[in-house]
Amino acid sequence: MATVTKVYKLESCSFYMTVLNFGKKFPQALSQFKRCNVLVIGNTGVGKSTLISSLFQIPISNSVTPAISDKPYTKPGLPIAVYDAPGLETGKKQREKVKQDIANFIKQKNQKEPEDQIHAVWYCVDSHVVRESQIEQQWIASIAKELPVIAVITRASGVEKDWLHSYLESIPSIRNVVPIMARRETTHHYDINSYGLDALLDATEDMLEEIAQKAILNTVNAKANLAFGWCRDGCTKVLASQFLPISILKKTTASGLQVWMFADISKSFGYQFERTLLTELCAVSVGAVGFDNFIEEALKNLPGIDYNNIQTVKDVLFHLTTRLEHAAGTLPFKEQLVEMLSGLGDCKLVSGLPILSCLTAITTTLATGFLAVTYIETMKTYKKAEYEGQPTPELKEVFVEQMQQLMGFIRQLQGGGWSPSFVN
Ligand SMILES: Nc1nc2c(ncn2[C@@H]2O[C@H](COP(=O)(O)OP(=O)(O)OP(=O)(O)O)[C@@H](O)[C@H]2O)c(=O)[nH]1
Ligand SMILES: [Mg+2]
Repeated sequence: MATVTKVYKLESCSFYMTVLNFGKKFPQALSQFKRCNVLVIGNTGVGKSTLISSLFQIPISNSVTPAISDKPYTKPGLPIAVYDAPGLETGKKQREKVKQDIANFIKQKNQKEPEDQIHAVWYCVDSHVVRESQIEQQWIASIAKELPVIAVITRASGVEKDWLHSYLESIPSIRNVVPIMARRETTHHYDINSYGLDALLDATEDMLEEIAQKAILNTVNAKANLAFGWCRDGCTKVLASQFLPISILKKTTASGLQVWMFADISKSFGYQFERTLLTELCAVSVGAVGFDNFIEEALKNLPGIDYNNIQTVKDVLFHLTTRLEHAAGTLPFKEQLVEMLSGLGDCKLVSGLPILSCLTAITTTLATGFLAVTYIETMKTYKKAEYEGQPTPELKEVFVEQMQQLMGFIRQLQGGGWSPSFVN
């Protein structure tokens, strides 16, 4: 396309420098997530594709963009990549569909590795927009919860009304406002060369450190969520195993399942799990008496539970989950744990049984769940350090630290006063 080549001739020298230097201000951040992926959104016809075409000096069809690009636009050697998106049209149905597609796209991408996520959004608004209500404040606010949003005023000739810039700046979810002219524009009133792309890159570059942090957290959390699925699965199986008829089978099956679960959790984070580690981790955590006993004591000491009267598993677990839900302090996966425990309480196998008749089964299951959560937290810390290029911490040390926090939390569930004598 001849016009596109022309655009480049019109761009200032400083723009080339900005493109070539992108990321150099924050080399460490960039090494953590390799390149910055931007998604360009806005109403139809505002100039999203034209912006990308000028930025990368590539021809892009002038017609309506039909779908979010599969692959981002890139240029060899440049640590920035841009995804083009279809614009919002006037029809309500199409608008909603595009918004939904974009939300799904971001969600799906942001569970991937840091370099494959969407890191920032350029929200394009045509400088000729006439009403504030045409600016999608709510939509932008919902996107800004996940990603930094820069507003780009397109085809900004400078002769238009100046309310737009300050209005966009006043929107809290918009981090920066950059006017641009992506391609030279000549009308009866003006003849404006392209400008502003360097400022847009600068504004994006300024967020790189924050972007890197966020991308790493996203990935680590996505892996942790996946791992929690294994924990849920493991606990249900462990509970079922406790009703096997032969007592020796209960123990071996439960420990086999635990190893399996830990191995799956490790795999979710891309690590291999060594069988011996589990025993070691359990041993270092609570000393000689063991984590199972700690949990059993905690269960027995829940305020409001009267072990002299018949209390069913369902009642006790219900009580535990309510306390867990309302407990102060932080417990990783609190909501998910609450849901999981109430699921276990509803499990037909045990729900109506008196708790005392299957206290061991329940404590083994709970201990499995809490151990898994601790291990997931350990893996998160470990993985985060790895992504950040920090020296990876000693696995056991992190585990013990996490375990201590967890035990503090569980102790708190029993109300004040009680403290099990066997915990160091
Ligand atoms: N001269 C000039 N024309 C522009 C500029 N930005 C957009 N246009 C023109 O506006 C029209 C629409 O631009 P596009 O880039 O296709 O708009 P879009 O936002 O990608 O539109 P959709 O794909 O439908 O969402 C095209 O004819 C462009 O040539 C600009 O900075 N300068
Ligand atoms: Mg387009």
